[in-house]
Amino acid sequence: MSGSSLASRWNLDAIEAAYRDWKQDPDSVSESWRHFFEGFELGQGATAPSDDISAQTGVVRLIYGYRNLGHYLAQLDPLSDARASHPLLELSEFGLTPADLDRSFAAAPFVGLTRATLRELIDVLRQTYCHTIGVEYMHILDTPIRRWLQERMEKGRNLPRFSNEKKHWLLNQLHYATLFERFLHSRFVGQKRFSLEGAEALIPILETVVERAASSGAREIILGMAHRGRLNVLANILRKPYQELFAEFEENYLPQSQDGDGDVKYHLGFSSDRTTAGGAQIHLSLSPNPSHLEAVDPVVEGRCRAKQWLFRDTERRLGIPLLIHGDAAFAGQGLVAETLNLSNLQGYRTGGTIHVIVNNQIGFTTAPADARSTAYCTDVAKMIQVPIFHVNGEDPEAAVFVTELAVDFRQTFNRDVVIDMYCYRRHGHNEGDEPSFTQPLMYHKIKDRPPLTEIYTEKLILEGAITAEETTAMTEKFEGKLQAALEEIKTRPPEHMGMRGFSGRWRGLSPHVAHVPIKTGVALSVLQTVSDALAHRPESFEVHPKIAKLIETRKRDFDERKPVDWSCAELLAFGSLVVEGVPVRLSGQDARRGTFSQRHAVLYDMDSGESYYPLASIAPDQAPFSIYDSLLSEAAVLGFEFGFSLDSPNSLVLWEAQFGDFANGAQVIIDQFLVCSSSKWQRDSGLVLLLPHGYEGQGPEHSSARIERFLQLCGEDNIQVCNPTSPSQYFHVLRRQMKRGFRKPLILMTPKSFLRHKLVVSPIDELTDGHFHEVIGDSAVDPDAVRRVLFCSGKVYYDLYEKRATEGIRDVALVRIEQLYPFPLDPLREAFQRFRKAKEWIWVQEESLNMGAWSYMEPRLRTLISSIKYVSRDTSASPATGSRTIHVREQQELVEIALRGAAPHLVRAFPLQKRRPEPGPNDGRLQDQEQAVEVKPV
Ligand SMILES: Cc1ncc(C[n+]2csc(CCOP(=O)(O)OP(=O)(O)O)c2C)c(N)n1
Ligand SMILES: [Mg+2]
Repeated sequence: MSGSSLASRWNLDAIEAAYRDWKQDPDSVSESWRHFFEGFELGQGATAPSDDISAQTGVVRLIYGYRNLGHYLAQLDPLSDARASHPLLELSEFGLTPADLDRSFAAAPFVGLTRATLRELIDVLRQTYCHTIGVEYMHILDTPIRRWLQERMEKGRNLPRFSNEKKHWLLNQLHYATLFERFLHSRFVGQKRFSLEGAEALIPILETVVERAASSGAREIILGMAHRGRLNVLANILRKPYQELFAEFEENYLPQSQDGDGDVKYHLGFSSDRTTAGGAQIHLSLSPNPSHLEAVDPVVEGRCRAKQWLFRDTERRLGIPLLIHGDAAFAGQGLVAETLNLSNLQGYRTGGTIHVIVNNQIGFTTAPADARSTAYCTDVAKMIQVPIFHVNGEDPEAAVFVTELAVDFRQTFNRDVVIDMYCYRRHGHNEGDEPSFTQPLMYHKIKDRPPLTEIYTEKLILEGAITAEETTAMTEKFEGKLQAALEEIKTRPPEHMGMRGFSGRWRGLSPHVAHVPIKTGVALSVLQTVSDALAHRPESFEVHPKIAKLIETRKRDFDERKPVDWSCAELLAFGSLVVEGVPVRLSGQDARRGTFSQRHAVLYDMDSGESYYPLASIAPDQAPFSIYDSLLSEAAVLGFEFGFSLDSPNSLVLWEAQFGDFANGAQVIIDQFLVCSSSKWQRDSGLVLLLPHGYEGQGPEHSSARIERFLQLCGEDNIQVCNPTSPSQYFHVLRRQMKRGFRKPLILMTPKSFLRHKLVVSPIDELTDGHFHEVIGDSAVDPDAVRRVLFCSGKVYYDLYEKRATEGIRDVALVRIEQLYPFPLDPLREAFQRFRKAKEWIWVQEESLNMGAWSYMEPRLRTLISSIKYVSRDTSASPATGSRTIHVREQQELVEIALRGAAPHLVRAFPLQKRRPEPGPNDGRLQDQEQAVEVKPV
């Protein structure tokens, strides 16, 4: 039994019983008891009346009490006094009295102290656990980790003992932080900068992370942070040239090398290479981020993971994620919990994130009491069993001290660690805000609070560590630098403005979309190799009989050159890419098997449960194939994969939603990163979203991937939205993603029921030859006989196709739009030409009129044909009916009307009686049915 668990189960009766046993026969008790009693007797001169045992036991419990709860008494808040006492830390709680204070006890569990009076012991406990550092770590169940922390904290009583040189360094850091803000304040009056003032210790904390991480072998730190102090961090940690920062503040600032719309200065990213004071090289990269607090967290994790993967950093010590949070955001945003939840998962771990909370005890105007239901803003982090260091940001030495400990902890245990730096916000939320409207008392205190630099300078002068002249010289030197930089930009604006995209791994790729089709067929021999590998498994590896049969059938079908289905085409696409040296990474809920039991990319042995990845075992020189079942999150996982794609442009990275509509749980990532990171930050991504979509009577939530929302987000060739209807189209669009000279996110509507639809198969020669078709015209009809052309996208095509076949209809053509965005203008023009004799042109969608692609397609199709009409489900609040019967009825009507009825037409099984009529999007503009079709030149 370990000492700590022993004590946590302490029970007086048990101790006494064990003590009696030990007295009779020392070997009759466990080793830890034996050590304890030996030490105890030593201390007691071999006399142990039972009240002494009781007092000694109390002393041990007291040590554990302080380890556990000491943080409640720590002096953490610069604005108020610490709690004087805590009921659970009163002497009486441990069966002790003031009369015991001067008695000597064995202090054994406390590291580095064998005997002490109770008074002395309480002193060291308070120094260690209740001074300006409060630490929570006793929730960590792993004994070696607790021991390690105790060793580090108790031996030196958590007291920094810094050399004069280090104190000078620290003061300098604080000067940088303070003077930078003051300079901005005085030179760019009234401009928003989200000042760091009140939280200046953040700069030495971050600088310590950089130094310490670099000296422990790290080569890269990827940072994510919000607005607070970001400019300060850019200048003083990332060393973004002051000239560039100042230029962004200038009235007439125009970013010079910017494509797209850019972003405000306190969201921009930056990266730089630094040589640390210790002489090590380290790359720092601050991720650009949107206003949405904490949204950048998983993105940073994904970026870091990609780098670790590319550098084969299997120990995850070379690259470290560093996330800086606000107190209100850390407690409030669910994404924080989701991101913490990534930290120990095989597919997502990054070897430990260093979290720093700038805990200014306010969020905009909201006080902690309104911002959280927890004692600390960091409580959510306890779920992953990592230490949480609360530190008073007005004790910069303590802040640096815990940071060193935190970095060492991360590098030793590869776990997350949290530094909660208590501080305050000197001004309002931004510089234009008046904080005393809402926090009069707090701001009264803050007004009287001297800046940290002053407090620390005075302390060092009093200690004799520095002279007043030396500090003045420090200040003047730094101010001189800032002034010189400002003067420089007045005469010569800096050359490299904005983010520098398309370098490093992105070199050779273009920011611009090219629309020319690209050949993506694969030699039959390669497909055969992949197919063989899919059927292979280690000897005596017994898969489930149904899976064995599926594999066997798939192989036989391929060998006999039968058409392939959707899942097979997908596996062949992945397999061909990895064989060609393109890594593939797919994650999503239940992605390994596939939600619809369609993929089986991982096989499991029925006896041992062991797994086997056929696509990772095709050839020795192939690229990696990784597939992960994700945690049950959308936002964090999509953010992570987006981040991964940013740093690995030459890998195919895919995220699969369980059902397409769940993507809305990641809407922040879609809206703020996926569709606009290129425009805001010149950062492209080739991420693929697989979103099961299609109306099959499964109810409101399992029908629609909300294609309309993605289409609404399209602009400036930012993303690709495709809805492929055949396995070969899916195969080619996946491969195309990696074969073109640019990377843009690909939003793919993917099937459910037609994973097993008899018509949804492709002959193998469609995989060996050709490319992705943005539009598929109808080769089955005689164009001259066609009177009606139906445009559609996705699954409804098969419903129309089957009905047309059974009815023997020959005058209706079906044109499939396989790529909705970028809009396939040329191929559509060709389709119009082909069917120019037709009389009716109708868009058919199974989605409701206010959903689906119609409102996106209408104005675009209208540029080609002004008389375009629609057939669709009626406008509705929810995407689909909950009744399968109603669904079937609606679907039948939709298909019948589309093929034979009059358009425009809205389908609704049970029209709502009292609804106010709504004008359809093209009511009032409808062409006369008889009017001749007019094909407009574009
Ligand atoms: C998701 C989200 N909700 C709301 C906001 C608006 N907002 C910006 S800063 C802020 C307060 C943040 O407080 P805190 O996290 O403590 O950081 P601080 O500004 O105090 O440093 C709020 C509500 C936002 N940016 N993002
Ligand atoms: Mg705050």
